[in-house]
This record gives sequence, C-alpha cells and structure tokens, in this order.
Amino acid sequence: MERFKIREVKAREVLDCRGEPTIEVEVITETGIVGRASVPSGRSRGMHEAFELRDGGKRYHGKGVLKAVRNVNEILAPALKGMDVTKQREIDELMIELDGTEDKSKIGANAIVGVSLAVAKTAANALEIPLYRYIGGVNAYILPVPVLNLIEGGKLAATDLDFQEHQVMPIGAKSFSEAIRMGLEVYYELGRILMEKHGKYSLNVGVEGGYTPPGMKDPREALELELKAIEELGYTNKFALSLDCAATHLYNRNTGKYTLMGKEITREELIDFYEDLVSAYPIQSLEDPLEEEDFEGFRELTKTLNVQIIGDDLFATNIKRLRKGIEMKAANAILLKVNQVGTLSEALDVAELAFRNGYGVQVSERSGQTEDTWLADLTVGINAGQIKTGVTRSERTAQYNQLLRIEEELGKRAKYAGKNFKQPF
Ligand code: 2PG
Ligand code: MG
Repeated sequence: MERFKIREVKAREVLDCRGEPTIEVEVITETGIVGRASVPSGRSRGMHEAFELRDGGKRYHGKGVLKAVRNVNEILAPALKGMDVTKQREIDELMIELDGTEDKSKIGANAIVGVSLAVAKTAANALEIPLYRYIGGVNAYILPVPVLNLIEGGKLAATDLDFQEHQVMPIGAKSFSEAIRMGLEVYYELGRILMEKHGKYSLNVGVEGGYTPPGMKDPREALELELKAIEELGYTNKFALSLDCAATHLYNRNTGKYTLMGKEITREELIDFYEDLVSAYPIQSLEDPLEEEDFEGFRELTKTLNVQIIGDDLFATNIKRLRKGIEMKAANAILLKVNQVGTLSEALDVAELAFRNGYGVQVSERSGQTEDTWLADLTVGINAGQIKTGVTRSERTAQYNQLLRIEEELGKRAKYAGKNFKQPF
C-alpha cells in the first residue's frame, strides 16, 4: 500500500543537549506520512557498545556526524526505498547486512539507529496509533518508576563524587503522575538542604539536571541528604534509593584496582563497601557496581546482595553478553540503551530475553540526550517498569511529560509499576 511504502529517507545533523552534533532522520512514505527520530549519545560509554561514527578533524572539534548523515542518504536511503515501513525487522536486518560488521562500524550505529527509530515512528503515524502502542500492541499498559538522578558525579558532572548517579525511586506512589510529583518535591527539598550545607553552587546542575554539590566526596553523604529530604516530606518508605556507580570508569586495568574517594581499593574492598551501603540505606538497585568485564564479581554481588544489580557497560545492550550473564547468573537486570546495539529490533530482542529469564529491564537515556520522546514510548511499549532519564532539563522532562500524556491516554488501563519495578506483571 502506498501509505506504508517508503518514498524517502533523509538525515541531517542536529544538536544533542550538550550542544554536540548528532543525527536526526526522517522517513517519508509515498502518501507523505513522516516520522522523525534523533539519536542520543553517551559519555560514560562501555567498551562493547556499537560504533558511533564521528567525522574527526576540526569541525565541531571532531564530533561532526556528516559522514553518518551521508551514509544514511547515500547507502541506506536507496536500499530502503519502496519497502513497507511496518516491516521493522526486515528493515533492521537489511541495514545490519548492508553494514556487515559486528559493531556497525562501516555505516555507523548512530546512522543505523536513527533510521531504525524513524521507521518505527513513521509506521506508528501511518497506522495512526501512538508509538508505545505500535511497539507494545494491546498489552502496553505499565507506567515506569522514574529513577531520578538527584546528585551527579563521575563523568557526568564537575563534582568530586566518584559514583555517577545518586538516585531516588518513588516506588510507593500510586501512579506515574504521583511518582513524578513526589520525586520533584524531593528534588526541591534536597536543593534547600544542599544550599544550607554546601552553599549556593550546589544548585548548579550536571548534564542530567541533578545537583552538583561542591566538596561532596562521599556517596554516603549524597544518600544521607537524599534520605533527609525524603523524610522531611514524610515520604519515608515511599522511596527507594539507588546508584549508578559506573565502576568501569573508576577501574584501572593496569593495577586491577578501583579508585574511590581518592584511595585505591581492591575489588573485594569495593564489594564490602557495597554490602555496608546496602545494609545502611534503603538501596534497592545498583547499576554497574563493578567494571565491565567482571562477570564473576557481578555474580558474587547478585548472590550476596538482595537488590537489583543492573548491567550497563557490562551488557552494553548486547544479546551475547546478556546470554553470558544469564548463564553465569551475573546481575539480575539490564540497562536498555537502543543506541548501544544500533537497531530497535535488536533492543527488543534483548529486553525479551531479559524478561524471560527473570531479569529486570531499565530503559535508559544517554547523557547526551535529545528532545525526542521515543524513549518514553519504548518504555511503556515493552512494559519495562523503570526508566532512567535524569531529573530536570527539557530533554529529560520531555520524557516525563510524554509519560504523563501516555498515562492520561491509558486512563484506567494504566498501571504504575511501583514496588514491582523489576518484574511489573
Ligand atoms: C549511564 C549513562 C546515562 P552515558 O552510564 O548509565 O546516564 O551515561 O549516556 O554517558 O553512557
Ligand atoms: Mg550507567
């Protein structure tokens, strides 16, 4: 049918929230239906992610994506012309074949994922249904727990904190809209507390809109103050705490040691530190507590700590790595980042495999996010139960706003994942 037949695929260079170039793709059908998607980009990246093609040279300090744009316009566009936009898997497989490399380094994973997501959005538009319903069909109904990064560290902010994200999860809310309200109230209250204790510069925000208190070094202080804000609002027991430790970036492969609060420590010492943290604070989730190759260590932590252990750099949304994790019982949840793997179909396979093996799925932004809200739709589409997309700044709140719209549209059918964020059924 002409309505679904691809007439044109075109890419352009636009900006992400850091002001760095990224790729945006439009897919247009014979009857003029358009879908547009833009691609986020990570900074604290894992070694096993698919390849992001950048131009190099002087322009935009080497970060331009004109080569990726050209690859869409000259390689992918002619190949996809005439195809049915609802044949997502066929299209994704064709792009994988045209690229021919394991890590999508010939055409660029950023080029391929831009087309993949734009294809899905165009198909949803052609069918006149919202994207979340196109992805999840009749059974897309679960609204996620927002995992809010209230205090930033690591590679995402100019603080002395080693861990990347000190998060709160409003698991005791009754709905998504209540959860986001409670989460933001805690954010304002925490701002007040931080300003008193660490001065006005605390209120400067990092790349995901979380606070950046100067002089704060100890992750326990971040957790402590978050807890204080929660308690002062009378929300004790309605929130869980969580961390993205992003430990790959604290690890020195030459010495085999981690650096935490200015001290070199062994993996065993770091594991002990986590055991203490989990017994002292109401922590329910730890992302990347160890470096990206330490499947054994992940297995040990998963066994000993009764919390969600998420593999981000560990799995890199890669099905082979997830399979290895499942076999070894390393981690019990995966961070799902579509651009880590490069097509929507592959990301959906990874999520399905995770769920079928009792793993949780947390859908995640990248620190270089865009205003495109496919992330929110994907989260509901797969009933993930949890989303991580920072806290403030418009490219973050855009996702929350889209989730508010979806919740309103689903009405009584909507179910907030709440305490069951890991297996929300
Ligand atoms: C992470 C992410 C997102 P980046 O480590 O989970 O917060 O960072 O997008 O820079 O990889
Ligand atoms: Mg991470």
